Amino acid sequence: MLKLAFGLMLIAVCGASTIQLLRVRTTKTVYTSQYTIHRKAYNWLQARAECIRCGGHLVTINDVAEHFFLTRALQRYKIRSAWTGLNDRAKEGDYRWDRFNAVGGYKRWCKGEPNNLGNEDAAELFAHTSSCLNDLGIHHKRFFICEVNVHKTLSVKTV
Ligand SMILES: [Ca+2]
Ligand SMILES: [Ca+2]
Repeated sequence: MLKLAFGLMLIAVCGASTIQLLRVRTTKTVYTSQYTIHRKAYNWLQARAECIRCGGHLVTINDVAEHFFLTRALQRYKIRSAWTGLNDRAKEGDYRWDRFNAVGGYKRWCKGEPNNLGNEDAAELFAHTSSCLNDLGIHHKRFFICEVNVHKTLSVKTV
């Protein structure tokens, strides 16, 4: 009973001011990601901690489809920009996704970015028409996108 109450509380806390998104991709694998857009302005470290607390991580953008899926979601809710997991905190200019410290992914930088202006070490996703990434000082407060990889299976057999 206590456990159930705690579980419900956790959902309520992580669900407050968030938008839930579910995206299913079926290519070679069936791969489902769940996203939450948090409509609370946090600095990057706070946002990172909040995603982890809610069982996920700051979003990793793997490809162009995911980039625009997220852009459209931000636009739908009139959110100008949001933190992603992309950062170069460990080594200037070496941009990695927070989850697994992964290289690669899809980095659609805005024109002239990343410019590290005054030391900018994490990337926000701008949802304006050109839809792109900007490096920004991590102390700035932004809404943020968490991702939970819910499900991954081998390819669906087709006949
Ligand atoms: Ca930087
Ligand atoms: Ca910048």
